[in-house]
Amino acid sequence: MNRSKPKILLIYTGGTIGMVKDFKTGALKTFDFKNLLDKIPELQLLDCHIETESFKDPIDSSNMSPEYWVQIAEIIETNYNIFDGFVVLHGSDTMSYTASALSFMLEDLAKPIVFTGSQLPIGDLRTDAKENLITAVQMASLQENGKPLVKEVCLYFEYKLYRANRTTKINAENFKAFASLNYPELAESGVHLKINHDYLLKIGTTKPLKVHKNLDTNIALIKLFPGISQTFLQNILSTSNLKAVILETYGAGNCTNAPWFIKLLQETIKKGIHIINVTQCSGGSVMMGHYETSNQLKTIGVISGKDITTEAAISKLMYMLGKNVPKKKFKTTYETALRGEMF
Ligand code: ASN
Repeated sequence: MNRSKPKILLIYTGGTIGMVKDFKTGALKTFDFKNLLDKIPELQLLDCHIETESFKDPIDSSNMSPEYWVQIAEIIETNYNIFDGFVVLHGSDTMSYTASALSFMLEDLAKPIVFTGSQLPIGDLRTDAKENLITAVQMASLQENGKPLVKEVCLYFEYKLYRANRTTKINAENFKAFASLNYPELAESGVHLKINHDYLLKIGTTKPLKVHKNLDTNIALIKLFPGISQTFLQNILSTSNLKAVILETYGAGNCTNAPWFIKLLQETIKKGIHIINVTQCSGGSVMMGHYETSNQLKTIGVISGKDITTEAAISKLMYMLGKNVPKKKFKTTYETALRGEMF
């Protein structure tokens, strides 16, 4: 083995990239990872040394859960000092959730973790899997003075490398399945790989990697809609053990200012349940107080999710609750960028 070549660990969790059609039902199902590598001999031509590790039973990412996030984090933790970079093959449906979660779980990360997958299986003639996989490995292999260039959790899809916790799946049909509307891409693949150095996360520490595995799922996600009823909201907000709620509001963080609604939120906050305001828009930011319809939210102590994605908002919440961030510090900590997930 050539010692100077970067060592990359390819972690296969499942997803369309490694699926085949079931002859009887016509539905796509997961298959053995070893076949996946046979299908891409080009991987051996790359200027890096690749090893692989796979979930025992690969899954469609719609079956993802925090238990699997911990499994991925543990594979990275065990192999962290042996490899220079990691590529995680994952279904596209919940890739932004998993990759966002990993960004919070891996504190003081100093190596690249690149998530990728595909819209068509690797064996399909028109597949997007090969380009995604090959370039994701190249992105994870990038080095500067013998050290990894990228030191954060990213997502590579259809020629673009994004900060993972800024992404959202926007299309179930197009090869361009992801977007990062509130943060520019970290790199772009064309004739050359163009790296946007200024946008990469800079880490100021040389602390060892710390893996947080305690995630608290006692949360709720509520998307507002015109006509949302008091009974429905009351029922959700009285869920036993509920610790925090993400409220997907309109536009720049606006909601109805009907007295029953504001009163209900106020009572919920008084009970010690955190409420986070995240916009339903894919781009832009919450600006509480900008309109009259968000001013009261600010007054009653609703937390601003600023320009965070819902995917990142969820895992940031599970991570912070799991870490037992004290109630007094919760609002300021949530409103602070921990991994470049908000401005
Ligand atoms: N259902 C698949 C998954 O998320 C979709 C895909 O990978 N394109 O596992």
